[in-house]
Amino acid sequence: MDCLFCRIVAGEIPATVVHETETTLAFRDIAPQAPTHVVLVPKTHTPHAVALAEDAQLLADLFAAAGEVAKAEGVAESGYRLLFNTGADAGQTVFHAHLHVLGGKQLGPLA
Ligand code: D5M
Repeated sequence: MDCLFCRIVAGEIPATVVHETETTLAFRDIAPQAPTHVVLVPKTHTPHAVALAEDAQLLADLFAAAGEVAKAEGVAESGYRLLFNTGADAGQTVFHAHLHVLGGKQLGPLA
């Protein structure tokens, strides 16, 4: 298995897990860009965000989990950013779909 996030899901690489459901795992980003920076992944390997369209339930699970993470992190009321980098030009470095949850400060404009 050469996918980093599959290895985290499998427990082969340690991560600080903050939320888990049957289909999703959320853990702290190793290089946080904001006071709250959590990465949410589907447990099944999916190369990028748009490929999630093939499984509407999984997509819904991911967004529901993002809402739970935002509440638990205390940013649900103040606001937070949900972000998928998709492809190399967007800065995607891990090719297993992942939803960034960023918050805890006033975030700057995109790009
Ligand atoms: O986001 C990939 C993100 O994954 C990036 O913000 C760093 C994070 N990352 C990389 N390795 C780890 C480990 N081992 N634990 C936690 N977080 C990690 P992208 O949108 O692909 O640039």
